[in-house]
Amino acid sequence: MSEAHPNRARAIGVLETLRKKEVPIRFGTAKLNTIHSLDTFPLILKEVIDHEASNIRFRDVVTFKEEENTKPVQQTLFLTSFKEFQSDVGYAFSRDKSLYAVWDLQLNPNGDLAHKISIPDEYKRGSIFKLLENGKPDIRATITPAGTISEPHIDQSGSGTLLIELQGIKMFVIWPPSKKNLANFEPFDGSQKTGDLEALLEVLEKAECLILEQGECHLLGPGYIHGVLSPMNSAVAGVRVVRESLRTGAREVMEWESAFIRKLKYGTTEEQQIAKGIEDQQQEDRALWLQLHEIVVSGIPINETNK
Ligand SMILES: O=C(O)CCC(=O)C(=O)O
Repeated sequence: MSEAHPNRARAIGVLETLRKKEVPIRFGTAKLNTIHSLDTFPLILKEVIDHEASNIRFRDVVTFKEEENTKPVQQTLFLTSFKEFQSDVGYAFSRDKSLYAVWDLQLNPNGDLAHKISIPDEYKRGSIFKLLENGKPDIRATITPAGTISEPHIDQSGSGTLLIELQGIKMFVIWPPSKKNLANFEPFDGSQKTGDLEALLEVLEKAECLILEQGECHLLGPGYIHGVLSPMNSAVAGVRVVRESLRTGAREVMEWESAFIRKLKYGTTEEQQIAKGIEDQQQEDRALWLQLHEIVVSGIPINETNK
């Protein structure tokens, strides 16, 4: 019998809490137009990883093999194992539960996967997506083997994230950025420690459980706090987006975050660096809002500009 996944007890505990608290369940709202063509996913993962091979963060997640193997071998192992993992079996292969999870990888804008993701019209209309210099959407993917638990965090305060499930199923526990939630979340912001999910389930209000299956999308509003459970090998893409319906939320959460940044600036060197990172994100979000404004003023239909 295979060893139980180290997160098994945690995941069961979280599900039990969600049930006891009668947390409502919701599902993805639209199907990715091109979902049938995502069957070549293992190949596409290779593309993602090749693109990121020089990225320090990627090297960090595979350090367990660095002692023994060269980098190309590590990458092959990662890909092979992702393809073949089945639930608990995966754990036998890794030393630590999260070694194979890769967060927030930029997709190769000229690669197969980026081409295959055609965002459904209902999300395109009226939206400005964050683009790369070459004018293609900046799509990030998070790849997680079965049993991964991503602790609660906020993606960014000034824009939403269009989530697109690329493979498997993910269960997002999401909380709206109400004043009370943001105040209670503040001590956890940037922490992402094991156990934060359980702790925040006790202190935050109005949790919802969002289940995304392959090909489904959901627009996560600015500042939405979310933690994620992957019951199977899964991957989700995220694209930063602004649109009129997100404006009020973005403004409120950015105000909260700006006050938070001011406090961090008086903190340790690490906190000051975090503050700088958040400020850069805010700057990028402001640029998106400016773009939306300019387009509205120019009278060009927005979906003509952001394919
Ligand atoms: O898939 C995960 O485990 C985390 C994904 C996530 O939270 C995100 O993309 O912001």
